[in-house]
Amino acid sequence: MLENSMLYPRTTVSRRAVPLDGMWKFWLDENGTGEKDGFADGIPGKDLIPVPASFQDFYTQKNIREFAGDVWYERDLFVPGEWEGRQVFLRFGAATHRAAVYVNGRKITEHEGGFLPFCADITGAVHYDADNKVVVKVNNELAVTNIPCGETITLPDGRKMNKPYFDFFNYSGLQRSVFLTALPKEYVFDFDLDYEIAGKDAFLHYQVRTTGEHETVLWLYDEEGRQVAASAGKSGTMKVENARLWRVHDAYLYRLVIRILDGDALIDEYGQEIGIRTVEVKGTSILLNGEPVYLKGFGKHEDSSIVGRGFNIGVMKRDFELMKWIGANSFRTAHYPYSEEIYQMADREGFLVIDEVAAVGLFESLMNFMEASSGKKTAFFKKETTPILLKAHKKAIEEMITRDKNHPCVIAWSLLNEPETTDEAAVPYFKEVFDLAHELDVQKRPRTFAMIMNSLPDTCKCYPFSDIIALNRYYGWYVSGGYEISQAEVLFRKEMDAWKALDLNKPFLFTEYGADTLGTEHKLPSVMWSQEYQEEYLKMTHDVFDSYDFIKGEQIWNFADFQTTEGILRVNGNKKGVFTRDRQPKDAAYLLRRRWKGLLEGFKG
Ligand code: GCB
Repeated sequence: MLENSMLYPRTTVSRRAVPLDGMWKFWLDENGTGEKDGFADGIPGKDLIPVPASFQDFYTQKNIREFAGDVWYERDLFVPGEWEGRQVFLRFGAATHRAAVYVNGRKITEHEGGFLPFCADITGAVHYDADNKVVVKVNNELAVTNIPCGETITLPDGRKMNKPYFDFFNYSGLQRSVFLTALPKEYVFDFDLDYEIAGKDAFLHYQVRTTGEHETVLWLYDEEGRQVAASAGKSGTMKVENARLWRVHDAYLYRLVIRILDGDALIDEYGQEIGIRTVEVKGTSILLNGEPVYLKGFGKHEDSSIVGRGFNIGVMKRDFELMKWIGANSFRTAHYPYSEEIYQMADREGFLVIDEVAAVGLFESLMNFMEASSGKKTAFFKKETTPILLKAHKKAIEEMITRDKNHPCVIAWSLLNEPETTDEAAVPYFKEVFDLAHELDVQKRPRTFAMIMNSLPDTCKCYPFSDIIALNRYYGWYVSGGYEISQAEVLFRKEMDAWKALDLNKPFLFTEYGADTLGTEHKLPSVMWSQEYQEEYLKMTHDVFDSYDFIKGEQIWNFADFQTTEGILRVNGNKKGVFTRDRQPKDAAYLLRRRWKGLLEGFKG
């Protein structure tokens, strides 16, 4: 059970939420002595850095960009006197990958895991009507005991260096908004919603958790602000007559308001936009409101110039406009839960989201996507430290589901990306994470994991756990690329025929396929890396998709070019984007647009 509420901070009649975004003091702890040198009381220097943002791409020194270790943030915090007697929290959207929070020199809390929110209860540590000092130590070292997995090595000159087991730059820092919040002592902590559609009406089953015993009441308002249902009690059902359903690109949002009352007096109020919809897997179909849907879209990243993985509201807006333009209806939050504002936007815009926890790099290799294609086998889950990893992984699943479960956009949970699945040791590990997701989600949304190239019908021990079989496949890129593309197609079809022969009666989804393409390169006839080849590759791949009825979606890798660690396989980043990193279309974007605009929502339904 989580210690702190994961609800998004909002100001209401009973609550206050003050964003602390802006310039914070910043210090890179190159000697790793911050703790001993008393940084908890205040950090050295005068350097300022924006929050939210990754710290890496602001500076001109490579040792800052590549830094592995502790970085420290500091700012003053004025806490209004009227807040005395309330519960006062600092609420971090995320701190990558772990953090310790100090207020006025006192350690308040620690948090492990870089992509989910946490609160520091500072009620007893602050001076009211006065300035206070907040210091946050953020550490970005990678290990096999935490997600995402990697290692931290020490170079001969004594500097530490991160070695990710994954293919995106290890951006870190305070990458999401920080809020100062004040809540009443008794407050709405969490709630769960589940829907049932009955003809024109809908039933909304709910459960509310509060921190006290007073009466809880719920109101539901439509988009015009008219009250359409109400109920009392911490659990129950509301009937919504003539319910407007939440649909793809036609997202009707009701507003749920939860109040805690003491007689006529209001103790707490929390409101959130919700969408009435059901999600289900039946046979080989993915059903939204009982109707089949074919997923078209992307694996994405939170990644942009200068701010790195920092939440960027402008980039978010542009991304949604491009996704609408191209005819996409969905995306996967590869390879970590995204900023909460992105799910709010997906709710509003009617996009279907596969929400992925940061369990990436669970494969013994620095370039797992390459080595897996070569058929190399390892037993990642046999390590002595696996139980520690599992614990961190389960905690992240709990935090993700608690945070995101009430977003109508979230239609499935992706519990791992490209783990090692060919050794039996993976099976008990998978069982734990898949069971946990099922137990935590009252909506029992489909669960999946993205399967690496060597997780094949005859080698993968874990696909039976998935409700949707999600494949990451690169036939024509990592396998038989270029002039050999006809060979790639033969191998691809051979694999798909083998899946077909298993007759799993489950939907298949391509969570990755793609070819690195330089936005600057044209070549007739094509060569790999040219825009012409990206189109050739896509035509072949789509032909294969269209040959199998059980394939119920395609999410190309990647929406946009993104930063990775430097290396011989990456030209200043991964270039599989359909859009460049500054969000302009490559030629393939027009091909995809023609295809996706032409496919019916219920294609192959
Ligand atoms: C994968 C990984 C993704 C990589 C991609 C690639 O299989 O899941 O993180 O970026 O391949 O481009 O190689």
